[in-house]
Amino acid sequence: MKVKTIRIIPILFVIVFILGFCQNKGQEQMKRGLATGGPCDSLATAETKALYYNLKELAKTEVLFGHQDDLAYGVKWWDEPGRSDVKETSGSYPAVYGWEIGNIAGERNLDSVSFAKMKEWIREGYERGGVISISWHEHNPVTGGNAWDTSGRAVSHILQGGSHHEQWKQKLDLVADFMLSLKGSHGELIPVVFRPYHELTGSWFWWGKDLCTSDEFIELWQFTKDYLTSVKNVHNLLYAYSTDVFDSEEYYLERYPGNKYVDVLGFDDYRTVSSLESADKTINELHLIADLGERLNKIPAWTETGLVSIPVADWWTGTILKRIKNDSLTRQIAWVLVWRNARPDHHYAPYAGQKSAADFKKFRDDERILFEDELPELYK
Ligand code: BMA
Repeated sequence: MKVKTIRIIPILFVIVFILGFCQNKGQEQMKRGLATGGPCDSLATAETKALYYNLKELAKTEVLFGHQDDLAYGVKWWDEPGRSDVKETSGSYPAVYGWEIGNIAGERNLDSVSFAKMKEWIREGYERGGVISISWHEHNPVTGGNAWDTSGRAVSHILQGGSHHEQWKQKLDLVADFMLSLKGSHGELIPVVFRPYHELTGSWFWWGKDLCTSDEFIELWQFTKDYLTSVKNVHNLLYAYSTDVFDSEEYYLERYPGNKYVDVLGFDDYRTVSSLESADKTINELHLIADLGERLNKIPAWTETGLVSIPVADWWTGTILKRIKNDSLTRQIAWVLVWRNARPDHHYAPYAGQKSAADFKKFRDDERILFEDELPELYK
């Protein structure tokens, strides 16, 4: 008996130590910054604050539907005033408009959308009451290649003291100019959910997991927010942190820049929505994000998803809606956004006559899902 006890004591000691270590690590990740009640930019404009509180409140009962580049083009059309594949199939514009500012130094973004036109479309969507979200597939700042060029350890070179820091600041200056040029009809700045350095847990973009350390990533994020707010006086942004697929809180938070730097807890997941078998993986993500949102006092969101060219006729109700409505936690996300309708072989929302169009209408009619024409006032 005694011999056994003597053997067990060190084993118990090791277990307690490991558990303590894991718990501390989690707490440390969450504590990078104090939890705040409002947006992480304490000087956020009144409309930006209103958007933050309204999205947080609305998420308890509704899920907004979003689409990338919705007003700029669709399958087989480009830049036609008023058009939207989502509107043509559902009867309403989406509630969330995703836009993209990669190639911010140019006249057009990386997908050839004119920045001048984008500003008009952003204003149009905002004036109708929609939410604006902006991602940033910026070119590799060291090699000049595109966002998928992972050579050059770019993050390390754009941090303070790095060889390309000044150049990166110039890019941020352009981002600031763009954000500050977005104005509503009363001259107010249009609030934007800014979603830089997304899918950071993958390694396909130059800011990805294998291309920089956690500390470097966190420093880049913190510098970006501090520079935009304190140096450039940009106060119309909510900051969205978006990982790729994840299966635990620890993995999700590994590069979390802190509560003072994030408003929206997002994730991009295209992978688990392509088969019915992976429902439990999506549901697990939705559970984790809702639970974290509650504890960290942040807005949980499904920042990107989609099934390319939607070959499954009932994908909207059979896959997406079913998972979102699985239980009281899964339905806590503020929005779900599908990617762009670029071509017949690269689109994520239906267009008139597309195989899933009828089911998309059913999805739109669900009481949990909100399109633009059902939105309450979000900016007051
Ligand atoms: C990707 C694809 C690319 C596009 C990029 C940025 O998912 O749609 O064609 O350039 O997003 O919008």
